[in-house]
Amino acid sequence: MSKQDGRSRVVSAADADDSGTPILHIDMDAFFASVSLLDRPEDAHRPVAIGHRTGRSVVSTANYAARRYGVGAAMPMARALQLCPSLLVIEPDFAAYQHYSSIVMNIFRDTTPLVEVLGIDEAFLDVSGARRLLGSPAQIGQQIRRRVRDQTGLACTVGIAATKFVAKIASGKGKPDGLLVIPRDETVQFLRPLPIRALWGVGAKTAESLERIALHTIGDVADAPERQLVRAVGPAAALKLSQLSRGYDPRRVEASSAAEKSIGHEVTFEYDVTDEHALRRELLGLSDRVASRLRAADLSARTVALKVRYSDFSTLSRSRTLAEPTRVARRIYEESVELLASLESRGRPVRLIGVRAEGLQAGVVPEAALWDPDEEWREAENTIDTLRGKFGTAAIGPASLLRKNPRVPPTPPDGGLSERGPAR
Ligand code: TTP
Ligand code: MG
Repeated sequence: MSKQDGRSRVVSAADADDSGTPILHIDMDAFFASVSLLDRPEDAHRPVAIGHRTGRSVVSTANYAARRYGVGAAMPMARALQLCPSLLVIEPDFAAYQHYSSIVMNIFRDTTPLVEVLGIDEAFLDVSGARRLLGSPAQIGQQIRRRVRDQTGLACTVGIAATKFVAKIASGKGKPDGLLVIPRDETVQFLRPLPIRALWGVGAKTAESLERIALHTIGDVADAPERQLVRAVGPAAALKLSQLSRGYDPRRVEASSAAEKSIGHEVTFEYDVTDEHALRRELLGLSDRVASRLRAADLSARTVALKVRYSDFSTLSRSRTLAEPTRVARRIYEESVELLASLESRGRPVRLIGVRAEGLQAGVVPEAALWDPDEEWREAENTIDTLRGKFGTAAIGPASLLRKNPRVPPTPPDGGLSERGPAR
């Protein structure tokens, strides 16, 4: 695992020079694990992994206590339990993660409109324009950390640099619960000793090509003759890598409300599923999660896509474009049920099923349409959002989407459905 376990954390001195460093990269610490621990503080010191205890599960993330045992994201849960037998495994709660993500993103947007969301728990901010009102980049970074802590109880790390690339590396080095400024003048010096893998866009294949010609660090790449780089990775990549290695990164922070091109969730079953009802139940939970993420990001989707992988690993995808864009779980669910029927594969054992919203656009549409097929459902789901905000996501499960009157939370809580492992 290349992920930090916190032992080599670096943070900035209070007087670090942040005059030429308007770019912030902010990333939540052990995000899923930290959110899941909010309502069980007595377990916060224990090694914790998010995932399922069962056979095919992998770790979504681990808290820093677990990382010290070598446990990390994408590791099979069985392996994680071998490394750390006392590991506390907590089932994921995606609606909660989405809920906290939107609070945090709103704190960022309060600071500057120039927020580029990279994922559920990270974003770039360009604070050039906020300096006069809010202070220097490092002061702004500390304010954001404090606000995130006060409003959510969660910790994040802020990397501050002249460019996106360097800010992102800085936040990684500052983890957990830190802030690291790389002064503009120290950028190259900071980059040189880092491994080539830290360069943006260098994956396993490119790394291999570079290592073959004995380039191991970013400094090696910066010093390499252009012709040698071009021969190793081709002209386009050579130019990009040579620029990055010298601290030059022309990319701006691009605020876009539809930064995510699609939003999807899928589930791999513990046992292959043939029962149509079980598949539908799963589709309902997945549609609920997709829709609540759409609403949290203030997006609507024009297209709904379904993916089904069968027990023999053959995979089918089908999508359908709607008459009007939606952010309503019930609509997404209905469409995905029809897509499932269109596969004409009833009775065939299913290993994985997924729902994805595509063709995203900002806001609720159609504001002025003549016909709004989702009106009632939309109102009901807005109520669900409000209730979940108040009572927590576990209080209202997706089954309540099918009720006539979702204002009454179902009892027992959770409505008996979640994305948890096997469809029972
Ligand atoms: P990350 O920010 O990569 O990880 P993290 O927040 O858990 O830890 P760190 O302190 O190192 O930033 O990812 C954010 C969340 O995305 C993470 O909490 C869980 C989820 N995730 C997965 O579900 N699977 C994965 O393989 C990874 C990398 C992340
Ligand atoms: Mg994170």
